[in-house]
Amino acid sequence: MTAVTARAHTNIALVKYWGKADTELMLPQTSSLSLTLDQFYTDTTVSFDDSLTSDDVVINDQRLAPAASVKVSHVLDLVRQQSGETRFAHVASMNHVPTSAGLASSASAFAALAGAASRAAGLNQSRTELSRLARRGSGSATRSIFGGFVKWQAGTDDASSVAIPIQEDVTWPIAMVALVLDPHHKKVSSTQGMQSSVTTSPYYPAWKQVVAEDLAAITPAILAQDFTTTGEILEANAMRMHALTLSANPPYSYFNGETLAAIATVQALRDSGIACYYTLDAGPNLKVFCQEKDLGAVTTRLASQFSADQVIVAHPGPGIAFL
Ligand code: 2P0
Repeated sequence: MTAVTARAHTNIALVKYWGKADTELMLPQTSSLSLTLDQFYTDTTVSFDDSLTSDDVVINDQRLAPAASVKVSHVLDLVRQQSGETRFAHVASMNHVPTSAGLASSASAFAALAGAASRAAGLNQSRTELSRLARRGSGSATRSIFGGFVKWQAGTDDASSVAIPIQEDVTWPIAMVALVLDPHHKKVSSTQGMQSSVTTSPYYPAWKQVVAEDLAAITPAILAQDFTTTGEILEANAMRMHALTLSANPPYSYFNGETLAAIATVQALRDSGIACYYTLDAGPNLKVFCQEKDLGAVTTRLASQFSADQVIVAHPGPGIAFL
């Protein structure tokens, strides 16, 4: 019984994934692009054991009921199919996300699971193959296999829907500051929210066009370390994703009462000459993109308007590692 431990970091999308084209294969409607972050990661250990009669999944020291571990077992089933492994597995996973950070861990969790399970089953898969496997657990996990700036190429089938590193070793002095406004789980899951946007928002066709244009423009901006262009694109892209929630039927929103106040704070910082831009995922919390030279000014302003323990500074992070 070989135990393998993998560590994967979470990522923040700069051009968002918001819609599935195939819910079984987890093929997205569009490509997306993210930055892997150093502060938030998951360590997952997998070992196959012939004494087990079902998969045994423990997350943050809590054993999951079988109904709650369906997505984990789904990824393990794929590994068993690919490797010929027939045993069930022990999975022990720890999310290293600051307490109550309210940041999604599914990206780091399914990337770490894919890596650990694949190696524990004796597969010697490339990172491209691991990104394909991670995708079957959670869409955003596809990108967390690689470090730095990463594109998830939508593809048209299982083989072609994989992550591609744009720039793994980031020398650009930038930071992503998380502002935590609500640490609780979201009411509308990403999966439900996406499905509702795809099927009911009249703006969905326009979103696909927006993503194509944003990806074409942001990639050279990142490579040229063009902060203003990168920031303008990521902020507009996030708001256009959130427009898909407001324009769904029934409409919904991930914003809370403080989200608009936090957006106004970022705009005020910008008006005062501190260049920074915000993005939001499927929740009310902001992530503020800024340059290292302005990090002190940004964190001081956010901490004074909100509180210091709501502000977490992250930088570009690495791809999957085996411990
Ligand atoms: C993203 N999000 O690109 C987008 C932007 C949230 C907003 O991917 O249903 O956990 O498991 O594929 O990846 C969060 O949703 O969703 C997400 P599933 P996932 O990062």
